[in-house]
Amino acid sequence: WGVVGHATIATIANHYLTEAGKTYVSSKLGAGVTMASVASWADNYRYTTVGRFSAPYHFIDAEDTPPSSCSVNLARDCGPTGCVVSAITNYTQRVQDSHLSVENTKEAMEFLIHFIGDITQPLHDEAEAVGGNDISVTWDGTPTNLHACWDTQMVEKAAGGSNSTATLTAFSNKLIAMIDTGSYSSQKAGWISCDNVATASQCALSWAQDANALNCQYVLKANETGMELDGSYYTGALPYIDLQIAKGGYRLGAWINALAAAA
Ligand code: DCM
Ligand code: DCM
Ligand code: DCM
Ligand code: ZN
Ligand code: ZN
Repeated sequence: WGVVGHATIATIANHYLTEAGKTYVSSKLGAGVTMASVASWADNYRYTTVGRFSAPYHFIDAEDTPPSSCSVNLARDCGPTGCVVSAITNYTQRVQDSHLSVENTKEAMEFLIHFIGDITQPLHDEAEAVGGNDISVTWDGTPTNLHACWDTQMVEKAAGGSNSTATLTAFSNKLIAMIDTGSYSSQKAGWISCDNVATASQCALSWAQDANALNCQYVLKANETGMELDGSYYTGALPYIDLQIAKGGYRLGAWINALAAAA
């Protein structure tokens, strides 16, 4: 996801924190540092020389055959340099490691906030066409690619604008209402059915499989090469964008509450 997606996920997560969860976040990030403000740090870090090691942690290249067959297999798909599933496992352990420096602990928290977001983006759980980066499309006439539209253009349209306090508040409040009393209220328990921080790899794999399935259901179903996406493709994608951002936020909140409860 782009900046709006990650900041919305962090804002939703923050809404669902227990008192212990809030205290846990401040103890890791520092007093007064919001989750939304650090949610995209990992995307800047991966382009730096010292942060290059973390570039593979943003995705898992599932070597499946969408749209006919979708699957994620950790042994097959998480390479020797790591993937989003192993990264969530590693940083769930590191954020709980009392021997780490304050700075490394903060980094572990920032990585978790980011990767529990990225794993709900269907194309971050897909090898096909480098997660859709190699599928050329247009957005409102401008050449771009399928992955970028899912990360940014479609999310900004769903949110009603680019990154601003007003946009984040409106979009996160809309999704929180759907979680609390709307169409997600009956399914949200399933989103956090895996919530044991001691089995992080199992949970993260199930989250990757959940998002990857959408590549067969919708994301890669239409042979999108050359397509203008700001039209019926966007309209069909919108329910999935709302769902995946809401899910990421609700899960991240529950994961942090579980970390706080285990501390
Ligand atoms: N490191 C890592 N994975 C871990 C723990 C540490 O890759 N689970 C790396 C991060 C640093 C180095 O090892 O590059 C030393 O880390 P630290 O200073 O936290 O011991
Ligand atoms: N790091 C990590 N996991 C890794 C590699 C690095 O958490 N697999 C983090 C630990 C440090 C930072 O990257 O906070 C840089 O580590 P170092 O300076 O020891 O290489
Ligand atoms: N990406 C992905 N799968 C890959 C490679 C990249 O999901 N195999 C993601 C990471 C970024 C976007 O695609 O969100 C663009 O990556 P990059 O800047 O590395 O080209
Ligand atoms: Zn992306
Ligand atoms: Zn990312």
